[in-house]
Amino acid sequence: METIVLVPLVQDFLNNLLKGNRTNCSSIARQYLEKNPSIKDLYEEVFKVSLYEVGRLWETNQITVATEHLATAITEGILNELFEQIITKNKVNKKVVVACVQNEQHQVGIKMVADVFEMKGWESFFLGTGIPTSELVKFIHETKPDILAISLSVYFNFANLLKMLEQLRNEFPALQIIIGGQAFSRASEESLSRLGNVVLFSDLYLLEKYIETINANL
Ligand code: B12
Repeated sequence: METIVLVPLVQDFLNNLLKGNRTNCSSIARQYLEKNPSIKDLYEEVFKVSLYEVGRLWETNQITVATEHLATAITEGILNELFEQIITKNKVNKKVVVACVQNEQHQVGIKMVADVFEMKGWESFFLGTGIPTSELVKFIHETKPDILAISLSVYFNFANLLKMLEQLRNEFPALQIIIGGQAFSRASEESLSRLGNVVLFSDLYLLEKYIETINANL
């Protein structure tokens, strides 16, 4: 079986996630921020790496579904705890609506995306999973965002994404749509070309650069 070597702090965080020890996980996250006060790095280097490893352990039957749910719930809880540290007073008067593709149940990555926008002074509306496209359309009419950010984790939802994009383009031809999520690492060039005019991101670092470019031109 494949062995993954993680840096000690990440291994410690992961072990505590698997044990369901939220208090320790929370204090490890804070210790990390004392050494490196970058929430984005914490998300990418600690939370994402740990959850990907949780996924691998789950896929190879080394942990149960219950343990995987516990690990995800603890991580989401810590994202919420850190929210106060994320919000900035330097607002840029821009709005982003952040949602998942219909039928997609993975919401941790897209929650991080909402947080990066908040850190950059944007107002974010995080809708999470389970939002029917018709309701999303209504919400966009109400909020009039500058950007819509969509996440797709499981490749079998790709057809739903295409359908969703078609509906959204009919309603909002000028709306800037950005997308991301691990489903795209499995997508062929041909599938990607069917997405049309969207901007695709693999991680929070590239997203941050993109937002900074927009902010610099305001
Ligand atoms: C937790 C989890 C679940 C939970 C989710 C709960 C929740 N509240 O989110 C539950 C139990 C619901 C779940 C269900 C399933 N899951 Co699951 N799950 C996971 C797990 C362990 C962690 C997901 C996670 O949070 N990752 C951490 C985040 C931070 O990473 P991320 O999503 O990639 O996001 C990053 C980037 O992609 C990017 N990003 C993401 N979206 C966007 C959007 C934009 C706009 C931008 C800019 C960037 C961006 O930003 C983030 C930071 O870099 C993963 C393992 C893994 N490798 O991730 C499997 C995994 C995603 N699941 C998988 C599968 C197969 C399933 C199920 C089909 C299982 C089943 N048989 O029922 C169902 C699918 C249900 C559905 N319809 O969606 C597979 C997906 C394979 C694939 N790509 O097709 C994975 C990879 C596990 C595996 N190794 O097989 N799962």
